[in-house]
Parts: sequence; structure tokens; C-alpha cells
Amino acid sequence: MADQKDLYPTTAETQKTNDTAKYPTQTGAGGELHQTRPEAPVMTTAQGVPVSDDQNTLRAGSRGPALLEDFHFREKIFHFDHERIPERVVHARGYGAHGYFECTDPIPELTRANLFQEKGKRTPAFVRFSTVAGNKGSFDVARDVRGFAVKLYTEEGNWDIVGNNIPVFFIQDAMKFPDLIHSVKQEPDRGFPQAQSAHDNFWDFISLMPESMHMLMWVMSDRAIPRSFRFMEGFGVHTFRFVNEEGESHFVKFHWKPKLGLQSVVWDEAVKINGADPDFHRRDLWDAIRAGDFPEWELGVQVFDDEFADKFDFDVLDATKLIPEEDCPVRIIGRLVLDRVVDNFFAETEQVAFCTQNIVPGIDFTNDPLLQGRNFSYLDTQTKRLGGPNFTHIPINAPRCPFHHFQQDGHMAMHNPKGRANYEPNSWDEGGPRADPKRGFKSYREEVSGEKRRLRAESFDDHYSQARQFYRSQTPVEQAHIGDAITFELSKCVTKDIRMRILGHLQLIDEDLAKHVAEGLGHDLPDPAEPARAPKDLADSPALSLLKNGPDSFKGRKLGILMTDGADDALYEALVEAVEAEGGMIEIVAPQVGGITTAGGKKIEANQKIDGGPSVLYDAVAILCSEEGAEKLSSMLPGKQFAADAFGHAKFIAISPEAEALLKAASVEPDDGVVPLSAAGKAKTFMKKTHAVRFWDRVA
Ligand code: HDD
Repeated sequence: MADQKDLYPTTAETQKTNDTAKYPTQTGAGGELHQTRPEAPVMTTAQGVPVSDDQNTLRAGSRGPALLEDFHFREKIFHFDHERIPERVVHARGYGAHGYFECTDPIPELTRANLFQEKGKRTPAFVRFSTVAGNKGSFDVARDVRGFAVKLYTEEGNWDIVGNNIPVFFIQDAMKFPDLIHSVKQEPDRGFPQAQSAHDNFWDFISLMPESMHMLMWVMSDRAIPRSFRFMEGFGVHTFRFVNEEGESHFVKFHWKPKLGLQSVVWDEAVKINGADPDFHRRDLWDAIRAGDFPEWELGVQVFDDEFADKFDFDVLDATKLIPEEDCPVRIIGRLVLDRVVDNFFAETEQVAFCTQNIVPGIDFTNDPLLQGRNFSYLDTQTKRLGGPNFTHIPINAPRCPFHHFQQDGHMAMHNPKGRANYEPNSWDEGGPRADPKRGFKSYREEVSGEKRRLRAESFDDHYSQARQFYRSQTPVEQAHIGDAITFELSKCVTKDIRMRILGHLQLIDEDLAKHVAEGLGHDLPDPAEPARAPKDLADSPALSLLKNGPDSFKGRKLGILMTDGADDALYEALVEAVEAEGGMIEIVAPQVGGITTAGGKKIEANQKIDGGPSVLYDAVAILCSEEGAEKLSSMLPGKQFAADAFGHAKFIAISPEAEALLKAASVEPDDGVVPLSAAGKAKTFMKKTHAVRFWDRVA
């Protein structure tokens, strides 16, 4: 197999060959083409035949009919016609990057998995983040669960942890997955709405599936509108097994914890970001990696035994439940670093095929009915999506360790076993591979028994207690956001019965939440729903709150500086220095993309023209302008909106004295979250304030 470097040349290398714009095609007077870039490689057909002219079809006469024998044209169009493959039935919109996993705390006593045996050992990884409901061309900041799928190319095969940024799921049994997904995607008769759950079908289904109430709380929280992939957690969701060399097993749940802390946008921002930059999340990942600011997560594990599982309030095989970190601590055992963008989106991000069935020696499944069903679905869907059983031959899916088997042929076979032996046992000298009872994967020897029945265990029947725990573990701001989100979504449901059914469930979760939503909708509260099991009060879990687990610096975040001609040089320089000291990024927004000239005569190029760089794209903003500049911005709607939105979204705002006029024009009454930069030293004070992420007092 070619080594990985050959398969994926670095982006810098590819970029060297991409700079073609300065070589326009020249056609001579006689209609023949001139080669305008002599050092470029000769273009060929897919068969390797050099091409002499890629601009004109072969014709009889200069204005006559095209000729069928034009094999270059036919091949080019034929290939183009076949460029699309089916998009993923869920998680269609996603973005991937390469990196590695590094073991920081080996755990051989728990698992024989190769990647956890040695401190410092690195295992190549590919990660794809995604939204669930939207089509491939939908927008990034939809209210939705985010997929967090990690492929680890271990020395004993590929291990896929196909998780989400939410630690629980809507349903308990894989049988209901098609129904769940049908309900949330576009309604089948009308083909809309796109990438959103705010419609009757979704809420109708959910209102009839009490088991989804816990997940519903998460999806209506700000977890479902993350600031970027870099600021969100990932979870393996199910309970898995670690199995050690002796064949002993422990249960395990996987957690990815972002080094930057947790951060989300607010709903009004999300709506506006989707218009301003539908690629907000993928651009963020691309920019961060290209800038060398490599996103990083810690891998944490919650490890527990049968005794803990038996005593725990809920069934550890029920994917609608989590184990609070306060009850079973998360032990950090490694880190995941994404340090390389893809060279080709289709070849890597689109063709990567995650399968929950891909596990390695040392890891095993449990009897979670959702997980068991997934193990069928992923292999099945990849075969359809990628066109046949040989999708493991595609470089992004191939193991990086040696592999030997007798599988052969099929569509697009890239490598078949060599030699005569293609079965075993055989008696040939070069008889090919054999199973190794010692090194090979062995399932944990769990005893199982029972009648064959279609049943849901009684231990799965508490649908409200953890929903209540989640809601009550949030700060008041977060609780208000959950209430507002449910109100918004239900207000998009045309059928009143659906809204009323949900209000019935909400009362079992939290009376105040139910009232908040009922008031927002203008309905009286109906009778509470009839629970299969009465909910109980569980201890609050601070680990469930986003705001309690936010960033503690400006690292990895972006300051948008709105500038005009005549802006003060010292204030600008102090701001840049303060942001850089924190490891943050800066974008300059100006009335013209060509940039501005400071009071001191310095030319600063802009990254965004004001109408293309609204404040929703930034974590915090600064406005540095002259008096005339403030007047100019005040006369422009995007100028006023920049200030008004930043304020409305509870952002920290730094201003030069002249910018006060713009705030006034935007009806912004400055508060403690607005920092006047009267002197250069104030830039640091401002940056310190931004550690709190937002000035929540403004909206509380
Ligand atoms: Fe799934 C894709 C995560 C339940 C069937 N799923 C998919 C992806 C993620 C998840 C992250 C995108 C992978 C990628 O980037 O290519 N899915 C989950 C989680 C679940 C879950 C965390 C619950 C704990 N999924 C689930 C069930 C089924 C599926 C119960 C079916 C029975 N999922 C699929 C699929 C997809 C998929 C149809 C679509 C595209 C693909 O697999 O590659 O097979």
C-alpha cells in the first residue's frame, strides 16, 4: 500500500500547483491554442493520453456539428455526469480533518487496546463533524445534534467511535431510528423545512415518544447551536466494554473534552450567521488548523463495573440516559489533536465511512439495543453510498496497519490477495493468512440467556428524571434559552394538539419550564402526561451546564474590529497585542474591503466589508473610528446593526471614544460590558472581561 504521505500530499504542496489564475488561456489568430504556462504538467485524459485542446469540441468545420469520435469530450462529460454519490441519509453535512490521538495515561489493566498501552504513543486519526437533519448543502448553525465521529487507525485495525456532541439519544431501540429521522427531515409531501426540527412532524413524533424527553432538553439547549466544533464536547453515547489481556471486562463511556472549553452562540445569532456565512463551522475548523492553532480534545473515560451498573438508578444499556460525572468521574487518558486539513473534500470527508462495528481487540459492545442495531446500519449504508463492498480500499477507509484476508473481487477492487490461495484451510506453501487465537479479536465471554421476545425492559421506563436533572442543572440564562427554544419550535407547529401534548410532558420535567413555554405560546397548561414511571428529583450535575464549563481565556476565539479611516493607531496596536497575547484571532471589518488609513497614516487592509462581516461572526467586537467614521457608520444600516447585534447578543464591546456616537445611533445604552478604550492599557482590561464569554447581566 502506498504510504499515507503519498496519498495525501500536504496542502502547501497542492497549493503550489493551484495558482493558475494568472495564466489566462490564449487563443491565436488561427484558432489554435497557446500553452501559457510552460512549466505545468501536460493535461491528459483519464487514460493518460496527452490533450492538445481542452477548450473546443471536435467539429466538422469551425461552425459545423460536433463529432462522436471526440473521446476527450465524451470522457470528460461522462465523468462529470457521474460525480455525485448518494449523500448520507443522516449527517449529510459534515466536515473532516486529520490528526492523531496520543495516550497520556496508559490503561493496560483495563484494556488490551493497542493505542492505550504506552504513554506518548500516537495513533493517526480522522474526525468528521456533522449536523444530522440537513442535506449536504444546508447551513452549519442549524439547531441540531452534531455528529462527532472519530476514526482511529490503530496498529490492530480501525476503531470508529461514532458519537455525537450530546451524551444521550432520542430513542432506546434502533427499530425506531427510521421513524425518528423521517420525522425530523423535510416533510415528505412538501419537501421542506430544511435542516430544522421546528415543524409538526418532528414534534408530533416526539410528543408520542416520552423516551425522547431527556434528549429533547439537550437539543433545545444551546448545546445544539455550538460556537464551533472546537468548542464542543463529544460522546460515545453508549456503554461499551473495555477488555484486558486476561479477558476481564469493565464498562466504559467515552467523552471528548475540548481544551478550549464549551461555548455556543445564541439563537438570534445562529439565525443570522446562517445567512452571513452558511459555512461558519467548517470555515472555523479550516482556518484554525491552517493557522496552526490545532483544535484539541482530551479523551476521558467513565469506567465502572457490574456492581456500579446494578446499583445505578438507570439501566446502563439505555442510550437515553447518562451517568453523571459526579457519580462516576471522567478519567482523562489521552488527547486528540487535529493538525491537518483535508486535501480533497470528496476523497476524504465525503468518502470516509464510519461503522460502529469497527472495533479492535480490547474494546467490545454491550447489549444496548440501539448500538446493536447501529452495527447493522452503518455497514449497510456505506455499501450503498460508496457503491460496493470495497469501500475499505478507499485510502481514507483503509487500515494503516498490515491487513491480510481472502476477500476478493467486487466493484472497484483495488487490491486482491496475491497468489493461488484464496481460501483456507489450504495446503499451499504460500497459503496466505491464518487466524491467530491469541492476538485475534475475541468477544467478551458474557453469559446470555432469555426468551426470544420483542420487549422493552422495565429498567428503561423512567423518561423524565434525567430530563429534569439536565434542566435543573442549568444556569438561569441557560434555562431561559431552553424555554425560549421550545416555545419558538412549537410556535412553528401548526397543529395545536401537538403543542398541548408537549406541554403535558414538560410539566413532568419542570413546572416552571412548562409555564414559561405555555405563556410564550399563549396556551393554558393542559393536564400533565401520564408517565410510565413517576419522575424523581436527582442531584444537580454542574458538568451538564455549558456556562459552568466555558473557556477561561480568549484563546481560539475571534475579535471583530470595525474600523474606519482616522482610527487611533495606539488603540489598534494595543488591541492587536492583547488579543495575540491570549492566542485569539482578529478580523478587520471596514466600510470598504480595501481597508482604511489610520490617523497615523497606516494602511490596514480589511478582511470583511461591513455588510459581509456582521458582528454575529465574532466572539467579541471592537469599534475604532474617527468622528467622521462614526458618522459614516451611523448612516449605514450594517454599521448600526453591527453595534446593536453585538450588544443584543450580550457581547463584550470595546470602543474608541468616537464610537460612542455609533452606539447612540444604534440605540445602545453602554453598560459594564462596553469598555471604552480611552487609553491603550484598557485593551488588556477588555480582553480579561471577554473571558466570561458574554456579559449575561445585560440579558438576564
Ligand atoms: Fe448514526 C451516521 C452518530 C444512532 C444509522 N451517525 C452517523 C454519523 C454520526 C452518527 C456521527 C455520521 C458519521 C459520518 O460522519 O460519516 N448515530 C449516531 C449516534 C447515535 C446514532 C451517536 C446514537 C447513539 N445511527 C443511529 C441509529 C442508526 C443510525 C440508531 C440506525 C439504526 N447513522 C446511521 C446511518 C449513517 C449514520 C444511516 C448515515 C450515514 C452513515 O451512517 O455513514 O447508518
